[in-house]
Amino acid sequence: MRTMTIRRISILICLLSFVAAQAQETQTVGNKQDDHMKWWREARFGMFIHWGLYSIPAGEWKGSTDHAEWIRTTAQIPLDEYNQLVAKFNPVKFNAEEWVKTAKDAGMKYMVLTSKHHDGFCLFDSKYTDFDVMSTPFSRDILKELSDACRKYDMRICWYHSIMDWHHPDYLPRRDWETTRSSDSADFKRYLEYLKGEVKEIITNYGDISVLWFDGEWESTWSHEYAKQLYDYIRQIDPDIIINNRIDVYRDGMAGLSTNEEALGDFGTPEQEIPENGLPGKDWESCMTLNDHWGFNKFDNNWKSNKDLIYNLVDIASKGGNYLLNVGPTAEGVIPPQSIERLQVIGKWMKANGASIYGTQSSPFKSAKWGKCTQKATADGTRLYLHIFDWPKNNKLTVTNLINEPVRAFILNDPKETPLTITKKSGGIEITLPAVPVDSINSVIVLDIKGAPQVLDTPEFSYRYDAPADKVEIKLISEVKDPKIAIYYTLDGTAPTDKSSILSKPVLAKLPVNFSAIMFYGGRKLGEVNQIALPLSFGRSVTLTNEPSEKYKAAGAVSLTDAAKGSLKFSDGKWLGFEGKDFQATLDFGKKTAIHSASFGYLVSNKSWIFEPVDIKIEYSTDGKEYKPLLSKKFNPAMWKSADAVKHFSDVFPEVNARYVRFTAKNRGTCPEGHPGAGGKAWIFVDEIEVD
Ligand code: H79
Repeated sequence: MRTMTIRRISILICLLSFVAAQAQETQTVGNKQDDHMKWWREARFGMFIHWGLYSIPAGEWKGSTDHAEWIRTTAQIPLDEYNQLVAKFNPVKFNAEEWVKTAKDAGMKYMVLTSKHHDGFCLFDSKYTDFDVMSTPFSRDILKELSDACRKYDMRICWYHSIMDWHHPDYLPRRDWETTRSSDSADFKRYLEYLKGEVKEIITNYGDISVLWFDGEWESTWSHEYAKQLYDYIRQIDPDIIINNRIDVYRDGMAGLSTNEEALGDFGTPEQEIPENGLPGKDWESCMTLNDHWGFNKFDNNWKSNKDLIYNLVDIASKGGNYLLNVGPTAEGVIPPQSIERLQVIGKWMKANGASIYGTQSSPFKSAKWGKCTQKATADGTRLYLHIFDWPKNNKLTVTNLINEPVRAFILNDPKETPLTITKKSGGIEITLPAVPVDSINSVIVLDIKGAPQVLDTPEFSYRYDAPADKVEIKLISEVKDPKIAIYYTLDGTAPTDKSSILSKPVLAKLPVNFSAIMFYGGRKLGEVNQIALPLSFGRSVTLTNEPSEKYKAAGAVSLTDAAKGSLKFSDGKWLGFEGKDFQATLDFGKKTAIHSASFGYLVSNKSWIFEPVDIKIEYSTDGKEYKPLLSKKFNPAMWKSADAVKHFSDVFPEVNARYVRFTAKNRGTCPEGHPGAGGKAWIFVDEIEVD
């Protein structure tokens, strides 16, 4: 008998319980000195600024054009040559007040400037190095001008300061390609003193500094002990300054959270990503670019749309985080016009809808089909902000899963607060909206309710194939304890009602499965239909001809028929990855079975060297020896420059009786010409074979 793996089940974590005012708790748990985080939690939106010597080459070096703030390393520029940029740094158009006004107009509450990036160049007057702005023709202290301007406009100012330093002689390690920079007399302890000296300068010479944002902490030379020394040193100077978690060594990659109890730092730092489900009990900030680079790159035109940017801001707020959005000014000191245009659109939206972002708490809903939610406690209840990106076609917005008594609803951007009609319906609270959205990107509806939100999550189920019985067992992941809750289900694809079968014990069903369930609360439908469709092949035994790579083997062959499909993230633990090798899997029904369709899932992510197979073949057999063709497809191997995608090859065929179905996907073997990995091994990633 096969059961689903623990990992799979944990993905289906479900709590059929009240998640009352979950967010209110979230915000007060976890940090020792909570008071100093108060302004930061309310601010929600800040500006990141990546600016330095690297802005001069603007992404280009000897013909290659994909560089930015990492250019010294990505283009392997010798130190002497890089140092020549100092004589060229003269941003005559720099105007600190303009920058601050740009941030302010966008609705941002704080600014984080790179006082020093990995290249080691300091944008301020440091007495510890000449590799600073005072050695340039410009010779004006940028930190001074920006912090003065911030104070004038009531904007908080923060510094990004890199721990990694490719310039300082005492910093170790050297880059592997830096063969002429000896490290013989380098002393990392001395570097720590240098770093401390500079940190003291930047937090004492420019008035009140709100955040210290460290980065470049991942090299082997940095340690928790050093982090602690630096941390204690800062705290003794300024007990209230907020410090990010990259001061310490426990960050879990780009996801940005600390993985150790003793990790120092006030907040987690996801980079270029938004956590899927928020991070309950943690303070965090997602930093993201407006295009694809942090520092200015004049070739990068891949600007995010206004809709995506506002969506990200709302998505992050609805999960209880902050959004740190980056600009990369030019060598002249100008924020690119494409950035300004976008910040203005966000600013206009924030001016009308800022109340739904600032000082709000995360959504009480686990997920909602209609959009995103933020909330604030009121004197006698809760104000929910419903963010609608896709206007409902019939102008009726149904808020499901919410038990509370609604009080009133209106459009946030309506100064008269004209009440919208609320109807308590089976299924949820229905709000009648105007015929057209008030905002072309995201209209915010206020819904006031009595008390703290009481949300009843849609029930979730686990399921497994029971081979001896040849049946699937479907059961609730957690028990229903509240007598007001009843769950009804069907097995024939029809919509369940309170006249359908009531769920009181695990359901046994024959494959293929078409299970639908609905929850009633106190005789009223609440929430959405939960559907589980499983193909005839679900849970069947599969054998592999070639083993997948050790690194990407999911739970082995069973992952191919477990109905949990791999996502765009190739490292999600669901994909089987084959390096240079072909994929072949044979599914065994145990006895002759009538089938008429098949599907094969694979990933395309050519930047990660994962390509479409050269061809896919699906065959069947009654004896496991002789195979006859069912479906096949050839791909044009010249067409590999496609966007990342999860793909399915599927088709139907005239019914046959098969005991075995064999899936073969041929690997192209090596990365094609023109690919960065040309000549190296190509990968194919596969997950989920389905037969019906
Ligand atoms: O300043 C911007 C970038 O220049 C900087 N962070 C943002 C805010 C940055 N530096 N490196 N990176 C971004 C990407 C580096 C990723 C890796 Fe690692 C470093 C991969 C392995 C070491 C970080 C630490 C992710 C995994 C471990």
